[in-house]
Amino acid sequence: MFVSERETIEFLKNCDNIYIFTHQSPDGDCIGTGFALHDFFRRTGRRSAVLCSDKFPEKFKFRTDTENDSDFTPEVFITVDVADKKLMGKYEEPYGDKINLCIDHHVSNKDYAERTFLKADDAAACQVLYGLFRTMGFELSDYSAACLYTGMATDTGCFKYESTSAETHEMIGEIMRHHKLNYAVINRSMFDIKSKARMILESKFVNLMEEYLDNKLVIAAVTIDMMKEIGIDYDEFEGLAPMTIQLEGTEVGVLMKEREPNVFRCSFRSADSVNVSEICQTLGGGGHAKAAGCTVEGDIESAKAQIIEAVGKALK
Ligand SMILES: [Mn+2]
Repeated sequence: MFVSERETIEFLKNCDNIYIFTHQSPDGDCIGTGFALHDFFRRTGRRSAVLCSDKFPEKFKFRTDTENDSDFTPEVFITVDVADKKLMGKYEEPYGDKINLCIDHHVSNKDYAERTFLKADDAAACQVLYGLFRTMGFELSDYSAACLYTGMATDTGCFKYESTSAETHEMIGEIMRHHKLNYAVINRSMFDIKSKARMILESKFVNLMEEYLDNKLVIAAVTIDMMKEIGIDYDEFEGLAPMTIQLEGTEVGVLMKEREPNVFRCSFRSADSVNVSEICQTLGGGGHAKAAGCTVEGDIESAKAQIIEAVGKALK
């Protein structure tokens, strides 16, 4: 059930022994929200832990490398930035039906939790959480300020996507005014620094991009075998999806990663006017108008064919 800010704050103030779940393939936003919330609970005398179905990528270590012990009996379950309980991965089965509160900003949120606090106009779940803290009058630590900054920066592509609002900038301004924040260091590590393997991957990634539908659709599909051949892990593809719409003339870009044999996790990006959330919903997924995802089953050719068909319909 969708709940008000007041009810959400009431709940956050009174719960204890909390498991906080992020979505699988964790990004800066779910990590930032999860650990800022964890910090809030710790600093208000409660016990919590952040859990994720996948391991946290190395580049977020400066957020995740904190006391995060889940060795207690949980009583309360919260998801952050998780639009659908399916995205909890291995935690869906034991906890998916027990979520007491979901804090999210995805318009496609499935309302699977007992309470859902959704702000679909917010650029990031971190922005939603910052708004809650601000209403509560909770004073952020420099650590959680950095967590929230990281999520807002990464979900907006460093404040360049359309989801970035005046309010996003105002909140960032407040955070910068009141906290010691190495934002240049954060942004360099989030957006600029790459391993040599990553640079090689990006150059190979360009060769994986194929054009369809009069060059309006670009697909980059990677199978498990190809990942082995290139020598790159599944979770190292994070952040590559936007490259699919860099090609001139492209309207929709799709990164397809084979998660397990014949199961492709697909990340969609829209260059401008096509709503990829609607396309992904026709394929059982969802997300935002300009960035969405779904899972498609089949061998690489039939998985691609399903995507080409769905995008073709949307472009008509
Ligand atoms: Mn997000």
